Amino acid sequence: MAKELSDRLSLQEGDITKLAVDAIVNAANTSLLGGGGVDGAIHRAAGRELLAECETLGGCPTGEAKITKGYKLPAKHVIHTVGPVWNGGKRNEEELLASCYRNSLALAQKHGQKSIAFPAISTGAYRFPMDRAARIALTEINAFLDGNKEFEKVVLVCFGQDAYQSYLDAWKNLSKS
Ligand code: AR6
Repeated sequence: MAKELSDRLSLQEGDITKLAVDAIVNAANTSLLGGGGVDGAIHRAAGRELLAECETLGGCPTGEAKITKGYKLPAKHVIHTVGPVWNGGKRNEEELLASCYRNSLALAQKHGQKSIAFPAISTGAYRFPMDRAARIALTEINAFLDGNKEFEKVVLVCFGQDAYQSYLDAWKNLSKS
């Protein structure tokens, strides 16, 4: 299922590793050496060379982002970002998640990329509530697209119907405000 939210932002249900965009974003951990969830899926699909490049990066702090090639993926690059672990919301989790989106988009821009796909960072193993995460993602992406008119496409990839519905609800609420 896919839906256009605006001329340059769309929602798509499915597996992010299948998308032929300039960059897909990985919801990694601070080691950048792989893991479960979308991280595991990206490393499996990209092959061992991705891990070899990640080993040269020296990890990544929470809220920041680093870029590698895409290797066997249809995407040209992977932008690895580290979302916050949800701990009830009093440890700066919302700002750290917003930073993940901002820094990933800035990195894509810096490398001349025009299209990017995001998973719902932190909403799996890191337990960030999906409705809050959706609002933060949409707010940051909207602000970026407003300021970067030449950027062509952002895709929010939803793994399952819950994420899809959360993005739709958050989009409706943001459009009202
Ligand atoms: N395509 C798109 N989205 C996916 C895919 C996929 N193939 N697989 C899972 N998701 P998670 P986190 C969704 O747990 O919460 C890893 O072990 C999933 O349904 O992958 O940021 C890392 O190494 C959820 O909505 O990432 C870290 O240790 C979203 O992706 C830790 O998990 C994020 O879930 C990071 O946790």
